[in-house]
Amino acid sequence: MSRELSHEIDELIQVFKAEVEQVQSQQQHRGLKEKYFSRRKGICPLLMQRLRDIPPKEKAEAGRLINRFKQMVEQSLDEVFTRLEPDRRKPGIDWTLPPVSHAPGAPHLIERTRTELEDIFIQMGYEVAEGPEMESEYNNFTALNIPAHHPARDEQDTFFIQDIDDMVLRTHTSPVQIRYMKSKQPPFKAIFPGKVFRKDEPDATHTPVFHQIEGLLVDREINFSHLRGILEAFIRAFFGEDIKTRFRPGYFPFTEPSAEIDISCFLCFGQDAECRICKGTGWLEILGSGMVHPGVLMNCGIDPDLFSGFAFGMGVDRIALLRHGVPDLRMFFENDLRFLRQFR
Ligand code: 2U9
Repeated sequence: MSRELSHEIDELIQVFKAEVEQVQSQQQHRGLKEKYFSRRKGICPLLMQRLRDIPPKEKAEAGRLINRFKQMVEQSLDEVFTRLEPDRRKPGIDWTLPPVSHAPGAPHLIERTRTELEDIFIQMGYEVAEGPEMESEYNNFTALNIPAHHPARDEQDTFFIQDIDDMVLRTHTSPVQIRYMKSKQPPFKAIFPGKVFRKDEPDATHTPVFHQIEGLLVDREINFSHLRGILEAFIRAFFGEDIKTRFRPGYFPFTEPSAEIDISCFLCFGQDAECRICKGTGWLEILGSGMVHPGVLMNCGIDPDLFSGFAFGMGVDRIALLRHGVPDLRMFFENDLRFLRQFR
């Protein structure tokens, strides 16, 4: 067995040497590295897997052969990479020259809206916490009570990471709350802004990348009236004192009970049957919310008999769109300066 393997590795060495000699660009280097080390299909990981089937007496020798091969490949690839890297110390660029001047920029409307929303919660004593955009399926779904066969987990709705099992682009910022709660004991209150990703076909009201702000407060004896008080205070601060609110029953797997929150239309106050933002209904849906499900608290090591909390979520892009009467969400991402300059 070992002899067969040793023969095979000799051949692999010849092939690799021929391949590595051909590498001329960082792209080719990446390709070769992938071929030998990609987690699922790389030659080295596959060789390591075969160790399992080798009889115990021959295992140590086989392991040594594979490791030596792996180290040789790794070292050669590193050497080639150093050779390809441009040498920043080379003469040619005078780093002491004054910078080229640029036209003054301004924060994008989505960025500005996010900051404005954040500031209201910061004034109420909330912390701002962020997390990674690539998440485990556990943090994005399982810990949030979203069961294995829930439609949100479908490949049609979620971007799965190729070659890394069980990793997704987060579909909401809720996994950041999971990380946050696991690392702390209550009381706490925080908001969680960030980019999220869903496999939606772009149209006037959907883009595959959008922005959310979610919030969470956990303490002893928190009930629905706290949720209502905080969110009404937030709505008054952001949309104005005379805006009315309407709470409707809703459903989310991670909150129970859950509520959708509408505000009265700030453009027509329900007076225009053809209003371009409320479509004549007089109401605009702007927030989802609810009491954090006890199972979700438990998943994060918080005792639901001692603590309770509320959570909420909103789409930053949707709020910016409603507030400024933008007709199509895609306009935020096209980067047409004639559009963007209106919001400086
Ligand atoms: C944990 C527990 C509870 C976050 C929540 C919503 C309701 C919600 C939507 C608003 C518009 C998403 O951007 S949107 O499409 N969000 O309606 N989000 S409650 O609840 C949580 C989150 C994390 C651990």
